[in-house]
Amino acid sequence: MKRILILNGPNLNLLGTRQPEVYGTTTLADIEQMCADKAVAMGISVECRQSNHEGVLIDWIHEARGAFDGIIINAGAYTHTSIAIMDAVSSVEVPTLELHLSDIHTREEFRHISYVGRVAFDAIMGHGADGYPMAIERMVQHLG
Ligand code: CA2
Repeated sequence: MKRILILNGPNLNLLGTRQPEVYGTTTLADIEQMCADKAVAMGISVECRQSNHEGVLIDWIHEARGAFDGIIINAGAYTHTSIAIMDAVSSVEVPTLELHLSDIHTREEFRHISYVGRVAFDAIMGHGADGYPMAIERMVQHLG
């Protein structure tokens, strides 16, 4: 059975509670349930984790080596700043998919740069919460 680690970065714990016009009304707990349902439907296992701390996300990426077949990561604002997360992803050699609720390329210019995107095999963005099950499907397709 394929094992997928789904990582959510800073402020994503606030989903559904603030800025619904940008990020929607779905909570992170709702998204985690959507991922669990999708995993059952696809016959795989998923584990969802969220942290507001860059180092914690990096530790989890390191842990993924040998423990998970793929990583789906919405690194939040660290997407645009963190060379450390980029280096962690490339060091573990676990296939990694970039994920965002919004389309970062149609937002402010400072969101157009993605360090995660340099080491991910693909990106899914602009589909809101529905992007999470879509990302699981894309990862399963990639893993073959
Ligand atoms: O679109 C995405 O998924 C982002 O990764 C979300 C990040 C943002 O910095 C990235 O540029 C794109 C921000 C997540 C903040 O989440 C909030 C949720 C509710 C209220 C306020 C922020």
